Amino acid sequence: MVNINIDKYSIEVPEGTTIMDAAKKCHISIPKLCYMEGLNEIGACRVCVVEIEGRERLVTSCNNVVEEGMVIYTNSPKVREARKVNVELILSQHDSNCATCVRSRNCLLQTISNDLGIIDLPYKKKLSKEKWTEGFPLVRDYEKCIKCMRCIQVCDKIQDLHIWDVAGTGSRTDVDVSGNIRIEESNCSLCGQCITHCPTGALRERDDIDQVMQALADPEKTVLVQIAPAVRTSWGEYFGLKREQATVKRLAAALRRVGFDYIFDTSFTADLTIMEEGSEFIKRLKNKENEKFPIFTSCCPGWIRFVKSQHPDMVKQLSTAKSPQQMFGAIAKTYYAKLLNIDPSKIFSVSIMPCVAKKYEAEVPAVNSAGSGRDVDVVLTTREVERLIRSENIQVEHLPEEELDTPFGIASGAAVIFGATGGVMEAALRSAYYLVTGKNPDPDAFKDVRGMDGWKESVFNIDGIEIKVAIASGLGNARKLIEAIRSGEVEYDFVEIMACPGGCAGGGGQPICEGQELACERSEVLYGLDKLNEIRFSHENPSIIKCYEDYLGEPLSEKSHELLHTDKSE
Ligand code: HC0
Ligand code: SF4
Repeated sequence: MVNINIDKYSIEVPEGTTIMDAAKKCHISIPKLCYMEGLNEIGACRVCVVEIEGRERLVTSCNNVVEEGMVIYTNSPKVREARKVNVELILSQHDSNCATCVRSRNCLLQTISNDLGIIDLPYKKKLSKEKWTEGFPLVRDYEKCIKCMRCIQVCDKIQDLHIWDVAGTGSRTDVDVSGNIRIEESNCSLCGQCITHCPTGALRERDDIDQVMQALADPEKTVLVQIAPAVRTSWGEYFGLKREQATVKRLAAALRRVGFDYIFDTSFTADLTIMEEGSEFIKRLKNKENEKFPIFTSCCPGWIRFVKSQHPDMVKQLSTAKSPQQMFGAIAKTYYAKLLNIDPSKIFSVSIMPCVAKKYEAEVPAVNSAGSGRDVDVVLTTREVERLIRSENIQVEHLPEEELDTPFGIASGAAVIFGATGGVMEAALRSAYYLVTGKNPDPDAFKDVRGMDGWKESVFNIDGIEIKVAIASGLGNARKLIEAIRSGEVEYDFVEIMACPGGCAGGGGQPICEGQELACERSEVLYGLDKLNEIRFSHENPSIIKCYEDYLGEPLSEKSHELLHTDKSE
């Protein structure tokens, strides 16, 4: 143990403790900008500097450890002055048009500048490159990048994709796409984890709100919206609502006031995905000698982009089932247009997703099959929806809860857990059991697949058939899992992969809460909703049963194939 003194508190801490962690133990919070625990402890921003008695130079507290007898000042006049100058220098390279920045009010640089009382920019701004404003779903603004390296570290250490790198040297140092190529040409999965870990507005999603507003203002259009499972866990975070207040029904009320005609649930088509994907899996399992295993889930477009670029020979092992988002789009512009008796071209279909890659998915020609333009016209992230609701001056805390519309506002608990890592697998196993045995299992029989571990595996026995499953979230874990399959180290029948750590609950389009990884907490909301739902099985959703009776026939029917399946190699 080491005895030290911080801001007049004497404390004993284990050897090797950083000054920042030691301060935390005394409830002293040292400001920091580039720091991310365990990932980025490089002292690049020099905002976390502290003074040590007897030493001339200030030291960064995130990557210097305590020494016996050290007397530390975290906020002395010398520290405050240095911190201020360091932030002013960062601002000298930064586009400080906060009023028009997407991260205004949720920008760490803005908060720190305000907290330090910086009200003027004494150093001249030297801006280098053009803004990145092409139509790609991931947008980078070079003028807002502060070279903290967080995006590089998340992409390298968590996602193992290495899209970002340091370019140039000295004062020309920049963060850019590795290999000096455009982002569109890179193997970016569009998981959006670089966005959720950027402390400023240098990285963000393409903003598609205007297209939605135009459709809402068009009297010719019937505008419907689907809400993804994981959005109900997080949409209230920016509004300061408690999780129990920020329900999907309160979000439905807000969206109705924005002007949407019909409010539906992506979880409805998550049930449909289970019917199709579960039936496909059982069919392939029965034909095991002619099929290549494992079968992989196919609903995460970040994972699809990853597998296509990193392991193209495995694309054939993906389930042919489209994602719930795209199934919804296809059903909306066919079956629902029929129910409403309107021309499908008059339907404008919007989805709200915790995801950036879903914007890309909606544009892929192979998953657009309803025949009237795009099946999903616009994808908004959870963050865009927050901005949309704010722009309409809706006070969400005063709204009542309102029901979603029928028939696609009805979903099982199995569908809602899609938003958590392991949820798709658990939902599929619940219905696979029924398909094989004709009986329902205990709805919680497969709960072994829950939890935040990046790579989980289980074996289940369904009526004498042994099914080996695995689940990975985060692309670094996905890479490890695939390499183990290739080397023969492991063998599975069915594998679920989600690109974002923790699954969609931790998605790249979710609210950004500095320094907090909320996937686990958000997933608990989904498991709570599943438990409360009277319908725990996809095959018992009455709207699904009716949709098959009235329109699709049965799972894997010709109509289902036409609308709900696709060859992922396209
Ligand atoms: Fe997900 Fe989905 S669970 S990928 O994370 O399957 O985005 O929430 O909407 O499509 O349902 C995202 C979340 C979805 C889809 C569903 C799946
Ligand atoms: Fe999108 Fe979910 Fe996949 Fe992340 S895990 S890329 S949020 S679908």
